[in-house]
Amino acid sequence: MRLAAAYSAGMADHSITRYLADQGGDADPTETAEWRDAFQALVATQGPARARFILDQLAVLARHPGVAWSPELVTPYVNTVPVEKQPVFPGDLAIEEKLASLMRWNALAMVVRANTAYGELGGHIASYASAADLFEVGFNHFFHARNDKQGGDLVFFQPHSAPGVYARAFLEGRLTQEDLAHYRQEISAPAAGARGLSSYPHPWLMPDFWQFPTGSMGIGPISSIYHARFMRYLTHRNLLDCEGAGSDTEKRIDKRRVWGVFGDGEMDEPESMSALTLASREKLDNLVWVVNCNLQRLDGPVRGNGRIVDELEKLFRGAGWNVIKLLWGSDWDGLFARDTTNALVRAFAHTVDGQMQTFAAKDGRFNRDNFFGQDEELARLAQGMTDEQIDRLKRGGHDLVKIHAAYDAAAKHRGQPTVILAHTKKGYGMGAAGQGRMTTHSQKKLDDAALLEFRNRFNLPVSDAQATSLAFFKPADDSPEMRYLHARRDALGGYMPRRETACDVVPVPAANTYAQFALQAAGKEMSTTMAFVRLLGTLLKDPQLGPRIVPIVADEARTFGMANLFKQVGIYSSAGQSYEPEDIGSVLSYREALDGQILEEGISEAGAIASWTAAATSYSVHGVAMLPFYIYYSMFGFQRVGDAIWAAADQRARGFLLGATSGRTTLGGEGLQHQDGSSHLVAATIPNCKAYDPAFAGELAVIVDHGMREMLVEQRDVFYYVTLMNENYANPDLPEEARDGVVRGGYRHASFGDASASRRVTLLGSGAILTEVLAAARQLAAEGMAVDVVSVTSWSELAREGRACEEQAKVPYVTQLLAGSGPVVAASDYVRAVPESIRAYVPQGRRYATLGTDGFGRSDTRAALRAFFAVDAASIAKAARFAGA
Ligand SMILES: Cc1ncc(C[n+]2csc(CCOP(=O)(O)OP(=O)(O)O)c2C)c(N)n1
Repeated sequence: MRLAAAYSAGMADHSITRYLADQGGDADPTETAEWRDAFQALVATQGPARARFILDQLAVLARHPGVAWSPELVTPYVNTVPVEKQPVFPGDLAIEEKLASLMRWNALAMVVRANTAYGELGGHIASYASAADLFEVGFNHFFHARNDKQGGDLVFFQPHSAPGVYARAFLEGRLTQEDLAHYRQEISAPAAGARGLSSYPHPWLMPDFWQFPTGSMGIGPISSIYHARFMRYLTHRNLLDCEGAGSDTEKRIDKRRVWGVFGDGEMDEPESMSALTLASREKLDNLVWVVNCNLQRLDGPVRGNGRIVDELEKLFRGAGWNVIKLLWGSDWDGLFARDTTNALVRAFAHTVDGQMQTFAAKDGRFNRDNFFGQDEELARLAQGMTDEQIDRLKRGGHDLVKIHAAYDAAAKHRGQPTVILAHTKKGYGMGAAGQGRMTTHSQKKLDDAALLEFRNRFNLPVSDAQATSLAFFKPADDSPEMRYLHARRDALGGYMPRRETACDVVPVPAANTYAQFALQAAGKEMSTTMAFVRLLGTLLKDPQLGPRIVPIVADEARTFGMANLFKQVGIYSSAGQSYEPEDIGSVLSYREALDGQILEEGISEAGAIASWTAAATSYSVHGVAMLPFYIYYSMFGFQRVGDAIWAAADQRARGFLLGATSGRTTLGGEGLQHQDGSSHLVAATIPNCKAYDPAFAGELAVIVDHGMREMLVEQRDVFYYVTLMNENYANPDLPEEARDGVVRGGYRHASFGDASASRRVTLLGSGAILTEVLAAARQLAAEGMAVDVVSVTSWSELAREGRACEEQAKVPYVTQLLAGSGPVVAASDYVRAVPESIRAYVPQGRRYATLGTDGFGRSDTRAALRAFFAVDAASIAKAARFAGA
């Protein structure tokens, strides 16, 4: 169907690119030309503002249902910043190009050397080859470092481009040649007097270097959004000014920003895209993403049969972002200027990414024949250009001037986050060995010919022998390039990435002052969730600690009985509260405020954990120690966002995760998807996570108190995972002498029966199942046994200490705790593997039986569920008898 006919039939495809591709479908070109001329005259005589106004008026008419027109979100495949709006490049182009070439070379040499020596080490060349210029313009002109005078920018680097960041740090004198030679060899490096360089950005492994772990795709993007939002939170709560002093435009350009360079393939991760609307809703103009659109991912094209740039443009624009397309380099400017009939844009509209990749992989001759050879108009444009010139036509993401123009526009943009869609070639400059090849992502080796070709391609000042022996190259300290490199970083505040650790000590009040209700509960009935909420409410009132607390919820505050905090400390809202809440008169009123303290993330566990990570690393990223408490349904933590928690651990997060409504039988009615029997198993695998499953309010208070001291006062890089239950039962006083055991993972809670009885048993239990253990103890005591009950507060801490003691040939704490005779029976509301984790440390000669909740959860009463999973008092007593008690 011709386009005009399609329009009249009301079936129009509004795509501009389609329109351009199908211009022949115009039923009345004369009439069309009149409309076009009229519009151009309007722009010329009245100016663009008036033209926009008229278009808005027409758009109102066009949206009439009978016409059913709406503007499409995709614009033609050209640069967003027009040539005439490009600022003058403020640097020395020749030197910057030379430096970029050196970075490329050293990065490549690092990966190829490692793999020549040890083929198993892996690494990537092609990704940084495509991203080098995007990084370099940032390093030379935009990425501010933190120092005494400024907070600095946060920069998220594409993980598999890490070699490029190391290559730069080498030229800056922050890493040595030996260090580069130990890329991905962290264990063997120290013996050679070098520091090993981690595969990807890992703060855990390089704690003075990397800030943000990005190696698991998707986590970097979402994390950058929540870091940007958290900076606003710090500003609005008057804890730290991240917006920059003064209100004049020039000053505000220097405000702190979050920059992220991500892959176009990475945008397919659900996490990458899931918080886009949060960023625009919050008007995060302190956030700039650069999506490196090299059109390829690992296996092949990101969108072989479509265009990823178009797709991302639509998505981001629809989500309310400012989109800047950075598609073509300066040498295309002349071609576009001569292209009066839009032949190029039409040709691009036909060219899907799979084809664009082929053009990237082939030489100038091929491109002349197959791209410019498509029609006469295109062929005419390429006339006068040599094949070599055609081959060297740059994509926008490889042109420093164009990149600078895009970054500059992004930095000046107000009121929206910006995404720069940067068109690049994967494996840029790797020639036949890799540029645009399907297999380029995993290319780790280059033969001599390819190395020499690369050397020539980038005019590197290395001899044949140096090139083929993969010698690292660093210009003399007093060379113009090196002076320039240092001067640029100096102007931007110093070198980066650099991770800081210095932060203030936040005093923690004595537990007796705020947790008496829990420590001396005197039999009061409450759930550990209630106890936690009460603790939190009191801590929030502490003049020094209170303001540093960040309560985080994912739409479940009411479930956990926290609604009173809405009124007490308010819900953070960058817009304040522009409506009168329905429940305004209530003490539980839903109060939103600019300086509100609670981060209410809505139903996004991925967002909430990203928020938690931003707060939990504020001590390092901002030098302001914050203490986040993120409380959620425990099943939707490690199981749902475990990878994000792993990344937070890598980032050395400090804070509390509260897995509420936990346990497979304690949350009776919710069934299979909600009942958590495994989070403690996963938590135990994270080295800096201390996981607790307290049974009583007093235990919880001791754990929270100890955690706060470890994190805020001793400043240790640990975080706490504490499970909370919604079962109400009587809470005993916690004896002073039990506190140490609570922290270590368990203590002798009670003894039953005749202490001199010959039939003996020790029962272990954690969390709500301790109540079943106590009931079983009474039954067994009534049968004439001597029963000891140990309250296990942390299986994983007991096991961890056990392992450490074994290595040092010491007797583990848990072994001492279980000294005695008769069998030991352990029960928990988690899978059996959790209590099994301490088996190796049970004293020799004592039989050890474990009860847990393996299998799918289901709905019923607590009693029915506990009987079903055999973790109720009767089953525990039975197991004790069976074990020989
Ligand atoms: C969650 C996750 N899945 C898969 C990978 C493996 N992986 C690493 S890089 C990569 C391809 C990345 O492609 P893209 O984002 O387009 O970046 P490019 O290297 O092309 O610049 C893949 C699949 C990963 N690191 N993380």
